[in-house]
Amino acid sequence: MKKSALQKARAAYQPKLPIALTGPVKAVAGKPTQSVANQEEIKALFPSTYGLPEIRFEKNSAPTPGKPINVGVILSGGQAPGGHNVISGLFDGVKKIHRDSRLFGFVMGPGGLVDHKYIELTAPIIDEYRNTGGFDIIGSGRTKLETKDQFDKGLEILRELDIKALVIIGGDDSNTNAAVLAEYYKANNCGVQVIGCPKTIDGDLKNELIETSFGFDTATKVYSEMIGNIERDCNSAKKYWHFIKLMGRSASHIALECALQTQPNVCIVSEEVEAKNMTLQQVVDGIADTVAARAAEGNNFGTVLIPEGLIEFIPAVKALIAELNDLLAAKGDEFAAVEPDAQRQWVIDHLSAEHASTYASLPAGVARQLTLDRDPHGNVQVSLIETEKLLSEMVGKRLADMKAEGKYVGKFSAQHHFFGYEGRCADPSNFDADYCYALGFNAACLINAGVTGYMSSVRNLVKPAVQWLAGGIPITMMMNMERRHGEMKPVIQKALVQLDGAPFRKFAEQRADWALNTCYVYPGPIQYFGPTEVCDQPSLTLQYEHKGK
Ligand code: FBP
Repeated sequence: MKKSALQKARAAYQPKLPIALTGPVKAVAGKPTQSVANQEEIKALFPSTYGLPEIRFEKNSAPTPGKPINVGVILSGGQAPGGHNVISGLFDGVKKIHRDSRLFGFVMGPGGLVDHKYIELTAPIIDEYRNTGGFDIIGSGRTKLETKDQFDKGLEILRELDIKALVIIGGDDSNTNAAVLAEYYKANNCGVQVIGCPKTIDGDLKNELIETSFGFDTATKVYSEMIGNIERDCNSAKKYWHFIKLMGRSASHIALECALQTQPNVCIVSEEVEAKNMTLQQVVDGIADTVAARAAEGNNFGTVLIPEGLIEFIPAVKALIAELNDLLAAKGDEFAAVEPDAQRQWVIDHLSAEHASTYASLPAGVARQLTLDRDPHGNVQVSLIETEKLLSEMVGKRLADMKAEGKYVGKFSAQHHFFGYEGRCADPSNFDADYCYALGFNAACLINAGVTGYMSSVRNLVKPAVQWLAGGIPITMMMNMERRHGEMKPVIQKALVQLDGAPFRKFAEQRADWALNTCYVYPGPIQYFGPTEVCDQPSLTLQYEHKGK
């Protein structure tokens, strides 16, 4: 395969490890844990894996002889920069346990385990993928592992390959699956450990012990580079308003981080919209007011960042989606049998009066998207809703009204962008390259410690990598009960943007200035070689979150 000059140079990069993992390692167990909410229900659902202690790794004085072990690995869900380094760290970690250990990759996500599709990941394969972006080493998929049949089919291949531990690299939903699988295999004495690794560009899989999910750092740096480029273009031509939708599913962490890096004129934060109980029209009015204020100064240009999950956070739409989820879970077949042209009316007829009127008020494309297939985890596929176009159209209409009322003099011309896929497979930043390698290596240490139902945890991330702390946390600790597909299910609690958290407060302090004045910052592309302040800085979100600690 032909390689670029950067690929060749980057292949030689040796990711850094926390000091505790560099020699012989010993596991120290902390206090027993509890789930974040619904303790009794979660305990009843996870009798064998609930309440386990946190694990911390420390340097050991002498190596303990290890036995060869066969390990399986799965990449689950959306791509995130650094997945290949998790796998290479895991590979090096299992080889450190014993050089005859073997690593098998199940292909195209959790479905590979059920369908018995796998490859052995040998040293030459791993070496091809070190420090590269993408998940193409084994591919990824969104199959949800939830039925006994799937678990048993998986067990067949694990037994055939003599695999004693499975590592699932995924987001909140995939790690929920990891916990369910760990419980099943432990309760049935199957002799298979299950370990999770926190992946998602969305940045919403985090808590005190998982400071960030991998991929967020690189993806937001890629988007911020592009937003900076657009800001410079817009400040040069001074004739467009750019509406930029950013991935991130429900949470607005990506939009907020990019705003902190690039200082756009407007950034909508869905969590704030919900907290203030705002309507879509109020969000639109806010943007239109900024456009008008800038126009009054002769500035008919600007940038607006929009989190892709915005629609779901408008309280009226959120309540509508909840009722739609239940309706489609109960009567999905009936709905599917209705002629496409009549489906809108069918939905209106089957919703309560309050939600029927919200549904009827939505533009046809958005309304339709809310009724289309959920992903296998029950999520509305928000990346398919063109919120950036919806908002700019509504802002255009509002400005026309304001013009008629004499409240706006200016020109409004919009450009639209959606950044998501562009950042998910970028070569990992130095931060993600190190963090991912450490997560994978640490997962091997958790396997060696004999635990199951744990997530690999590497912390203290604003410090240099050697000072990072390594260990594991029971996945049940992160769980609560939520309604999915019309039923209450145990799931990992999503971490949304905290409005009293330092990153949002930092943004809120400055946004009035950014709105009116042109304060753009141009971060430029990710740098892999050069001074540490250019190459090794973690995200601003992480930096602000840790400043006060
Ligand atoms: P994960 O939660 O699986 O990491 O996926 C994140 C994400 O990139 C979201 O930001 C986005 O909404 C979604 O995946 C898009 O999914 P798909 O790749 O299936 O189009």
